[in-house]
Parts: sequence; C-alpha cells; structure tokens
Amino acid sequence: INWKIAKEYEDITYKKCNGVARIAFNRPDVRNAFRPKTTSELLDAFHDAHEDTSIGCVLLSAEGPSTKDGKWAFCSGGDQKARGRQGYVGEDGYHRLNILEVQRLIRFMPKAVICVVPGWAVGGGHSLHVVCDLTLASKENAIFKQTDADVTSFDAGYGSAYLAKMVGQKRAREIFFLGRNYSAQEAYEMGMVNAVIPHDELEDTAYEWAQEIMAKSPTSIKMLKYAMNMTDDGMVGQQVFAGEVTRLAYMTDEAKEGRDAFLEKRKPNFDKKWIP
Ligand code: 1HA
Repeated sequence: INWKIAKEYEDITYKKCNGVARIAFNRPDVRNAFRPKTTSELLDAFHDAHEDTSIGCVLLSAEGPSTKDGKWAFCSGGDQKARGRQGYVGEDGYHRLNILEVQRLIRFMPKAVICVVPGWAVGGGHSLHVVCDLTLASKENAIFKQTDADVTSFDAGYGSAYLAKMVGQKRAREIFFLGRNYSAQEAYEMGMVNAVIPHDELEDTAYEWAQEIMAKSPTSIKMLKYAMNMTDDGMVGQQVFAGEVTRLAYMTDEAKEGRDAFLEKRKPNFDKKWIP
C-alpha cells in the first residue's frame, strides 16, 4: 500500500492512499493512551477525512509495537497521567472529555470507519472500537478489556449502552463489571469483531475491506449507515438522516422550481404529480 502522509502530527499519524484514509494512534510506549493533544489531533484528522470528497473509507488504527517491550496496542483509553479533577488536562490547562467529540465524528461520518485492533483495546480505546462501523482484530495480539470501573472513568454512552446492543446485556455487563481480558476470537464470537486476522495481514486486510466498501454506491453506504444509527440516536440520528433526505430532495425538479419561483418573485408551478 503506497500510503502518503496527509499531515504531520505529534500523537497520531495520518495517511491516505487510493481513497482510504488511515488515522493511527502513535504513542505506543504508553499503549497508545490519549491525552488532550491526541484527541485534538484526532478531531482535526477526522474532520479532514470527513470533508475530503476523494476519501471513501477511514481506518482507525495504531502504530507499534512499543519500543520498551515490543507489545502491541490499539489504544488504552485516557492517559491517566493527564487526568485532572474534571477531565483530561491539556497544555492550555483546561479539563476536557473531548474523546466524546471524536466518537461523535466517527458515528456521524458519512463514510464507513473500520477499527483496526493490533493489540490492547482498553477503557476509552475499547469504546472507540465499539463506535466504529466495523472492527478487525489481530489474531495473535488483540486483547479487549474494560477497565472503566477500575479507574472511575466510565463511558455511560456508546461504550456501554451501545455495546450492550451489540453483544447482548449479559455479556456487556460482564465486560464492564468484571473487566476481564477477551481475545480476538472471543470478541468475534460475542459479535463485536467482524473478523480475526493474522497479525501480519491485518493492515492489508483492512485496506482490502475498505476498497470493497468503496466499490459500492457512496449514497447507499451513507444512507445505510445513518439508517442503522438512527434507531439508537434519537432526534440527533433523525437530524443527520433528515439532512441527507433534504439533500436528495434538492436534486429534484420540484426543488429547483421552488427556489427559482422565490428568486423570480412568482408563484411556484409544481408539476402536480403525487407519485405513489
Ligand atoms: O472511560 C473514559 C471516558 C468516559 C467518558 C468520557 C471520557 C472518557 C475518557 C477516557 C476514558 C477512559 O479511557 S477510562 C480507562 C483508562 N484506561 C485504563 O484504565 C487502562 C490503563 N492501562 C492498563 O490497564 C494496562 O496498561 C493495559 C491493560 C492497557 C496494558 O497492560 P500491560 O501490557 O501490562 O502494560 P503496562 O505495563 O500496564 O503499560 C505499559 C506502559 O504504558 C506503562 O508505562 P511505564 O510503566 O512503562 O512508564 C503504563 O503506565 C502506560 N500506560 C498504559 N495505559 C495507560 C498508560 N499510561 C497512561 N494512561 C493509560 N491509560
């Protein structure tokens, strides 16, 4: 894969190739924990991937392994060293929880986001995989674990309640209440991982999945994602879906007539066909 660097960051890498964007955590020595700088950079990169019309699919992955012990991680959640009394403290001294904004960008992105898990997916890192559209996991190295109840930093949104819709209530409660380690295979059997892939083939497979998705009609992928989101996202889900319905309506002759009539200060002359 001939990845080209899209933008240089400190805590993440951001590359593009043939319509696929790859955003990856790049703090492998702390198991890719995120601090406010990391989340700001993620927001910037996801925003770019959202706006870039040449991009059809996004991979959320991680660099590695750790230079200290050679172990792989996707993300170990919020950097506990950066945690203050009200959130995670950035260079500006403010306390933030802006990983939740990252979750919303992934959720409402009009393109599929594939989570690529080469190692630990823990705490807020586990919740990120939950919110992505698809998850591919390293057969040898992926481990899924929820430590939120160990460190009193719990995701009471998508990370837990949406997970329960994915794996069932009993399993989701077990994951959060016991905080055990689950292998890629176990996560697959629970229904929260789409495929278990040999570690060496993980990134290439994710790229191939992205290319397969991109051979489909972009409008279909977008509307299907929003349709599947909508049942869980309440009025915001409807708002996102509704925006796209309005966009499709704009493309009709009726909409053109409505706009033109207003601009020409005349009554609109809709072709009165009430299509059943
Ligand atoms: O739930 C939320 C939120 C919910 C709502 C709104 C916002 C939220 C924001 C964040 C979060 C959370 O993410 S809460 C959960 C926070 N994360 C954790 O509790 C996981 C902490 N890490 C671990 O349990 C373990 O490190 C591990 C299971 C991921 C890996 O274990 P392992 O392989 O034994 O490695 P370990 O030796 O523990 O870690 C390697 C290095 O990485 C250590 O540093 P070193 O001793 O080499 O200096 C370790 O301190 C560092 N590290 C790992 N995870 C974190 C970390 N440093 C800071 N923060 C971390 N999360």
